[in-house]
Amino acid sequence: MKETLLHIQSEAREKVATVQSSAELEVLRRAYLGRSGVLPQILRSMGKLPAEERPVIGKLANETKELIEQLLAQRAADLGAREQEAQLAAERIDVTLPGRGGSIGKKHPLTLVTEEICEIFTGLGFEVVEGPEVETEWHNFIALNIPPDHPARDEQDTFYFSDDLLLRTHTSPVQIRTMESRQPPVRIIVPGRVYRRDPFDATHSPIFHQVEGLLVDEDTTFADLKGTLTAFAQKMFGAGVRTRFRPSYFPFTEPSAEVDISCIFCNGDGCGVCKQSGWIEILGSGMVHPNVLRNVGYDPEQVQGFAFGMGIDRIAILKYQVNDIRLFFENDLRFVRQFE
Ligand code: 2U9
Repeated sequence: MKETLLHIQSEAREKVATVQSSAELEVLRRAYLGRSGVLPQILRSMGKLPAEERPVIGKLANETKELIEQLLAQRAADLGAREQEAQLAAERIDVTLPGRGGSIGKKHPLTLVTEEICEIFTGLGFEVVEGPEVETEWHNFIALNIPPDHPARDEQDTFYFSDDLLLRTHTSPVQIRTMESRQPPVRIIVPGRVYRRDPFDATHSPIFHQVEGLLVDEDTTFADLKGTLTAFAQKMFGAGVRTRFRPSYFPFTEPSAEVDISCIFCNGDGCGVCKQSGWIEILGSGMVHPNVLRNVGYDPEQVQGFAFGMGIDRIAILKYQVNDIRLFFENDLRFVRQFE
């Protein structure tokens, strides 16, 4: 028995010393000291020894147990320190490495132009108002003096959900809704997405964007329209820009005018962009038709209004020299990132 215990001691020394991880060490601890381990078994069998041998062997057995506990504790401390070091080395972070960098988003060119236009009109006393894209016949057509058989219905070929529900073909229904819910004076600017059954090619899109404006007040004249839109054109395109008002026709305005600016590329001398004319068309406008005022419960003898509309996509194409409207809808980052 004595030899067995001494052998256990030397074997334990050797095994503990060669163990390479805390997990392996735990396996050893169980083999020696666990409930059915070598030493508890020996201690339990002490009763079978002759009485005179018991004190000596018992002492040696206890010393062996203590020795193994000591060896395990020492090795556990060594391995723990080593493992922590290894973990620290593995998780080491090089704080001097360059960062990955966050990419900062940019605003879409159509957003930039819309914001710029709205900001100019806000500065002139207008309020920005938005409204639904799904509209009724009344708000999109009838109230705007466009009856069911009106030729303008063909020009603005419309997406219908039902006889009465459609995708708005302009943002004008928002002006109708605003006038229906307020009394004059009204000074509003209405940006938004509009829909027409158009082809999708370099110069057309079934979805495009407008900003429309409306002012209704007492004693409003065509001179107010001209002054307001000229001030806008000069803030938008440069102080030296000139405006030209050409007679036109819209069902919702009378008289109506198309507004040109002197070409911002050649200062009116004539170039490729203005097709040698010196002028570029930027918006449509007019005095609000008396029928439209009556349709919302206003008295055209008491108040008059002017209104205007412009296509944002067209202005963005002009401003940023874009040659294909479809680029605005593809959201190719190489395109969108170019605008500031
Ligand atoms: C109300 C009364 C009148 C809005 C107007 C235009 C002229 C116009 C076009 C510009 C290019 C549409 O995007 S486009 O195709 N618009 O020429 N829009 S007057 O007149 C209104 C609006 C609302 C109640």
